[in-house]
This record gives sequence, C-alpha cells and structure tokens, in this order.
Amino acid sequence: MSTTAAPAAATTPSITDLKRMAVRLRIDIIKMLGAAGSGHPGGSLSAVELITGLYFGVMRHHPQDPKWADRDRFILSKGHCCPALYAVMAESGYINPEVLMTLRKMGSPLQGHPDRRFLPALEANTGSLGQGLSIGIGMALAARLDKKDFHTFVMAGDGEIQEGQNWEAAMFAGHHKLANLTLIVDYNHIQLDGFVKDILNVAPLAQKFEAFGWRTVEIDGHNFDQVIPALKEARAGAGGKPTCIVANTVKGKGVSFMENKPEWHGVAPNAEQVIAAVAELEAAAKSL
Ligand SMILES: Cc1ncc(C[n+]2csc(CCOP(=O)(O)OP(=O)(O)O)c2C)c(N)n1
Repeated sequence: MSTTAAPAAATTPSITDLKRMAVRLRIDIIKMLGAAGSGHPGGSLSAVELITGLYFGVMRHHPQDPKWADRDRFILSKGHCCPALYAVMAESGYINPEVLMTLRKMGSPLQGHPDRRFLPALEANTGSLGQGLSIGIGMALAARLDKKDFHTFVMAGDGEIQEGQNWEAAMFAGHHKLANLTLIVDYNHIQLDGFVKDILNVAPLAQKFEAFGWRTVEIDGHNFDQVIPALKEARAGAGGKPTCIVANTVKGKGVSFMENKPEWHGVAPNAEQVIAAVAELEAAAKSL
C-alpha cells in the first residue's frame, strides 16, 4: 500500500512542448519496434497525442509512487499498441528509457502486450481485445464505493469496439451514470487487415454511445488544442455521465509510408525503414 502524499500539481506543458514530446515518442516507438523486429506500429503511432495528453496534460499520477491510491487509472485496452504506452511511461519516469529497447525480449518488463507481472506500474493486463472497458468500470465503481475522486480512462481501438463485451459494458456504465469513467476510442478507421467500414462498420459511434446513456465528444485526436480540453472535461465528469471521446486519428501517423495503410498494423520496420522514419520525424520536429 502506498503512503506517499499527492504529488505537487504539475504545470501542463505548452502545446509546442507537447508536440515535441509526441515526436520524441514516435521516434522511440519506431526504434523500439525496429529493435524488437515485431510489433504494431500503426495503432501505436495513431494514439500518441491522446496518450501524451493524458500523461502530461490531464491525469493525476505519480511516477515515483505508481501505486498512489488516489492516482487516475489508465487502461490501454488495445494492448498491442503498448509501445506508445511504454514510451510515455519512460518519458514520465516510470521506466528507465534504456529499457525501451528491450521490448518483446525474453525477461524484459516490456512484453509484447502489457503484463503487470513484469511491469507492476501497469493498471491491467491487456491484449485480449474487448476487456479493458469492463475492467475500467470495475475501477470506477470501486472509486464510487470508496468515495475517492480518481478518474479511470480506457483506450480502445475502433476495430476492438466490434467486440460484444464493449456494448454490455457501455450499457452498464450509462445506466449507472459512471461520470468518473472515460472511454477514448482511437478511431483510426483501420483494424488488423483492412478498413473498419468494410469489415464491420462501427459508425455512427458517437450516436451509439449517446443512445447507451453516455456523453460523447468527437475530436481530431492529433490536435492537442482539442485533445486536452476534451480530456479535461471528461476528467471533470461533465454531464454527470460517462464520456466517450471519439478521436479521429490516422493509423501510422507521422511516418508517411505507414500512414493509413492496413499493412502497417502489425509489421515492424526493418533497419532501412527505421532510418527513413526517424529522419522524417526529426525533420518534422525542426518545424515546430
Ligand atoms: C480477443 C482478440 N481477438 C483478436 C485479437 C487479434 N488482434 C490484435 S490487434 C487486432 C485488430 C485491432 O484493431 P483496432 O482495435 O482498430 O486497433 P488499432 O487499429 O488501433 O491497432 C486484432 C483482431 C486480439 N488481440 N484479441
């Protein structure tokens, strides 16, 4: 059990600082996946601004005391995109940055899908899609019962939303008005091997969640000017309902040869591709 008091409120970095951080995280993700030789670049890259906004703009958390009882919870339900989570955890101070390059290696705390046995600072083991929202509901209910004001954030993929368990969970959270719960859907329009609209369309997503009793907001998930206010309003429990943030994103964002291409869902870049991707990202950082 943690005994550490609440950390001093951190000042939110400027939008320019957040953008620079997002580029750094994308470079980490590419290098980690290149070193591992396997993994999921597309959905890791699409989630970067959302995860950066959470860890550096909105969540109350305490990297020096990961089990601080009043911390906000974050569950990456689309667990295959953990390179983005590990990169932001390193940037925050939960993980030694040197460990990032051990991704997917035997004995590494950074397993191919988040695993608390090896990295206890994680809130949940994920990777079997469709379960994160239900786990988050459990945490939000516990907060209500314990009269604690921490918030639980869950991130799911748009393909993942096809899983039926999400809809039972959505119905439950809406019915119980779990305003201390936020679902962020990384709506990058692509799932494992094709476009969501062609395989099993989830649209209109915001209207569906509204019908289940949620407050919904649609944003550009790469624009910090939209990401930060949407996360802050959700954190505040606006509307007295759970919030679903439908974040429109681009799979593979930031690396032109990966953007919007289903084939980059679950293939690591080779050495040449790592060099090209990092060069492109570094060039983008210079113009910020
Ligand atoms: C229950 C379950 N079924 C299948 C898979 C295999 N799988 C891994 S990623 C993925 C596609 C996920 O698509 P999406 O949620 O859109 O993720 P993103 O595009 O953000 O990577 C699938 C089917 C899984 N991990 N879990």
